[in-house]
Amino acid sequence: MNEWIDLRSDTVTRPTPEMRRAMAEAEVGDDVYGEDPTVNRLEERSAALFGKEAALFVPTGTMANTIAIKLHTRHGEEVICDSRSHILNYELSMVAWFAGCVARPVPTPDGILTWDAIRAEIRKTSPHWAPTGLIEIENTHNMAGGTVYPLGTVAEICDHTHGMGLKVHMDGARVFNAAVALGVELREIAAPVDTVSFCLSKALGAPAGSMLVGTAADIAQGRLYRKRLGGGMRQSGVLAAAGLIAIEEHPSLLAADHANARKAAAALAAIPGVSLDPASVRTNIVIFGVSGTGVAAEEISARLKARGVLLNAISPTHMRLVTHYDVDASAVDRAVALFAEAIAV
Ligand code: TLP
Repeated sequence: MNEWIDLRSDTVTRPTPEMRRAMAEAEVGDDVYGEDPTVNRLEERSAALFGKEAALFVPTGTMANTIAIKLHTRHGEEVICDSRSHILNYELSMVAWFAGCVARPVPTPDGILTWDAIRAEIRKTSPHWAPTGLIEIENTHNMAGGTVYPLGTVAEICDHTHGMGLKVHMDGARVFNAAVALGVELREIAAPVDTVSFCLSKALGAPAGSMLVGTAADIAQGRLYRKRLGGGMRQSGVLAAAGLIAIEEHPSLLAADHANARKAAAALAAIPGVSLDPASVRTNIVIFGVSGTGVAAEEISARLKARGVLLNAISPTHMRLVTHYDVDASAVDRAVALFAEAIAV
């Protein structure tokens, strides 16, 4: 397993020895009764970091987003999101399944919604239209290549949205990467939005778990939705212990992931047939086109696997490379060299 260079996602990291030790030694209780001290500490610390009243520990990012969407909407409403958003494309229609809403996708060049783009899609109740219930923004934006919302763009979206009595949820699965890229505190990113979900098990390296932060009232209600979804986890302090290390110590590792992604992007862009603007790479995700190589993305993926590199095709013509703490700069260099070899056969 260790010999693979695994660039499929930052979900593939294994917990560090320090995390495993903390998990083994974690103080635990029954979290459904609110009695797990390690989960409580993780929730308090997360709320403080994001400048929100409360936080909820959930098993996955999908559950955090699902709860947030349910909190802010009523059945039959629309959720405005970018057309490549995770909630629309990779969460098994939970917007419809749990919240009873439909997604209203808005195409953007870079995954970043603006108020102008959103305004055109806002609908009031009418004999024909479902009203808008929520605006959802993804920061960083996964399938647009780890792009980052400028603070001013989020502030403008929230000002107008709140003025209309609507809420904004941020899918911040990788919001720690956004904070590093912008050089700002998490609370600055979170300040204008109503709820933020973030993942402990992506770039931050915990084995499982995500958080939802927001008002005390929203999180109290969210706790009930978590139970409905089967997310009441009892002695989950064994997981929260790793989550605490993820949020306290691993953000300092992200700058290296970003540097490795930029390096990979520069090297890939120099390969004939690859389409990629290296300047667009701000965090740990590189999306690039391969149609100019004459080899289908799935075929490149298979050829790379035979060479010990795991890299996903995300469409017939595009691939995604994600850096994380389990791949160092030399492994990334080797992967790019093997990519050049794989398309040349
Ligand atoms: N993303 C995964 C896959 O599902 C695509 C990945 O490998 O990147 N929001 C965003 C922006 C995400 O990227 C993901 C996971 C989630 C939510 C969902 O998190 P989980 O997998 O914990 O449900």
